[in-house]
Amino acid sequence: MSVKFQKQEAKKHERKRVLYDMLRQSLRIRLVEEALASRYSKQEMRCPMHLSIGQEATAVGVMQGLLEQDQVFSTHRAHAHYLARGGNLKRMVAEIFGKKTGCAGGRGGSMHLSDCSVGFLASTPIVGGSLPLAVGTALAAQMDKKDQATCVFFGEACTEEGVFAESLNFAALKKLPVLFVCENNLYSVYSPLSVRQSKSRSRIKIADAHGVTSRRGDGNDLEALWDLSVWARGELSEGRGPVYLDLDTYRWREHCGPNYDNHLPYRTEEEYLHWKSLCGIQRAKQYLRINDETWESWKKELEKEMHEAFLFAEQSAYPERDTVNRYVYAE
Ligand SMILES: Cc1ncc(C[n+]2csc(CCOP(=O)(O)OP(=O)(O)O)c2C)c(N)n1
Ligand SMILES: [Mg+2]
Repeated sequence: MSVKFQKQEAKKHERKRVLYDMLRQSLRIRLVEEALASRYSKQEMRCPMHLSIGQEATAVGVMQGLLEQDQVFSTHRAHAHYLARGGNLKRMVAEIFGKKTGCAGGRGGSMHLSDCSVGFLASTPIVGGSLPLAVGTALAAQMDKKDQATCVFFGEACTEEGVFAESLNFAALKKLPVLFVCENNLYSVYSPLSVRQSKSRSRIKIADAHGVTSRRGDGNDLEALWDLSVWARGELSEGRGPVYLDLDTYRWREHCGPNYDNHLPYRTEEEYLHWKSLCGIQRAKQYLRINDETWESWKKELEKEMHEAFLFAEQSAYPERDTVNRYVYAE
């Protein structure tokens, strides 16, 4: 066996190992959200909850290319981003339960996850609200001459707002290391793209026209997303300015809440089944030839971890009543 061949084999092996890990992470996110959904009606979680079931691959794939020192911002649909970034599961569940041990002290709930220890600065439910925060964070890093990128996730509806253009423009002007990640799941609540954006409107071209390098990607292909994010992070390191990714994906459940809503007339069962057949988790499972035994053992381990996280959340205390006004303004 030649040295070159051995090196190639080692590289392939290493790639597979990373993909295994990415698949396991995606499965973990799916199971966590399914567990949240199945317990939501118990009324222990009293905040609105937007699930990413069906969209896990975009979070895991993009995060794979980021570096430890990078900063991440998210939206109302934040669980997958938080977990894929290495956020603590117990603290996330406790946050959704409104408990003191939550990652935002129980004051934010599902839509305001935040954990500086893993570079997950904030998620905000104001559509478009995270964009200028990310651009400002990148500007600060540039002024401090830090090798730090900022990644911001948002839905395609955000690209209809003025703040999208302003953020792209400023980031391009200052050549800021921002990775803009648009998760295009075709809907804004009940409104399809067809009633919101002209058919001839191209988000990629809009980003390009602002001077932002842009690429479209398959949001259900873990391996391709990994390559895309490594490429994008490389661009940011080279100081070539921001990158925009537009990823095709689909949320399987209702916009807000634990249920399926395919009986509502805003989208069809056929469309849902089509996207379900493209599931990033199933595709990676087949590609990596994960057998049923391994799959079941992963599920068992993950279910144990989840059980412990829910127990932690249930047994944690609520924040003290007399601290309710704290953290509203800088102290
Ligand atoms: C500025 C603003 N307008 C409206 C809303 C209400 N709202 C919450 S989520 C949402 C849909 C956003 O769609 P998209 O950005 O595509 O993200 P998705 O929910 O599809 O992940 C809307 C309109 C809001 N939170 N903020
Ligand atoms: Mg959307």
